[in-house]
Amino acid sequence: MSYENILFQSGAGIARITLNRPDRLNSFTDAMHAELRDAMARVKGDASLRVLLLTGAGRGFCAGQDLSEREVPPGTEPVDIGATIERNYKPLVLGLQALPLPVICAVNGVAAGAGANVALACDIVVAAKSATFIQAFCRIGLLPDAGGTYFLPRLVGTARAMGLALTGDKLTAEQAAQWGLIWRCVEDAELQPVVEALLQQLAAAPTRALAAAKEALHASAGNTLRTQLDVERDLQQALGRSDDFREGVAAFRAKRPPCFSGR
Ligand code: T3D
Repeated sequence: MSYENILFQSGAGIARITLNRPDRLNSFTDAMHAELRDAMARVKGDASLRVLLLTGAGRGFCAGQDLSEREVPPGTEPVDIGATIERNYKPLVLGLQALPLPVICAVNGVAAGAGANVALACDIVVAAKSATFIQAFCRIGLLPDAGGTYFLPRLVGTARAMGLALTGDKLTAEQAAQWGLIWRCVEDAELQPVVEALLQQLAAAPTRALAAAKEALHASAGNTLRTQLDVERDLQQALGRSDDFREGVAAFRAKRPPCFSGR
């Protein structure tokens, strides 16, 4: 499949997806979702990949659903947005969470509506200081989707989640980092080098261990402590048999840096 709405690159263990409709602040269309599904399938199917970057082209990260696809002229039937969520947003959010490698989101500018929540579905979010997060849904008569009602209270607590969802107010990247909504806020000029260093670090990391940590952390939301201890035991048991664990211990014992293969 050739891409017109995203850019996709991969190499040296790193996959990079750039939302690429800058004149529309990279808002999601049906066509962009189809390309994202294709790119995600390529990432999932390529065992050489060890980290994924998601970012946006131009001055914005993503302004959510392209509203030009949602206009309802008088006398016409509204779009069934339950169906588009099922077809587009649900697979994207679940796909990001299920990928067995870390997903870094570099929020280069405004992240609004589903754009904000797709960012929150990623594993590590680094935002430029000028970026903002806007739960814009209430401004157009909708509720936060793309996982917003799941991620927000878990990340920042119910009081702040409610405030964000019910006002649609802009949250600065600095405030988002202070609240624990995202991992880091950096100066605009630092976004690219900081993210690049993180990508290099994670591309050389023990990928299976990172994937297991991601899986366990996601599972914990619905688990008791007892169940979570079982999850940790089972995942750790498998990691105990991995090449990277063997290498990690050998490198520690030999007082040398480890060379992880991701296996
Ligand atoms: O429908 C379903 O399937 C259900 C799922 C829904 C998920 C959702 O995401 S619903 C929420 C949709 N998003 C929004 O409501 C946000 C709309 N955008 C804005 O509120 C503002 O654009 C921003 C606050 C994000 C940024 O403001 P600003 O002033 O920096 O930029 P701007 O001038 O508003 O936008 C620049 C251009 O992008 C502009 O086009 P123009 O005038 O230069 O020709 C604007 O119309 C366009 N644009 C921005 N967001 C969207 C968009 N075009 C289409 N859809 C957008 N969402």
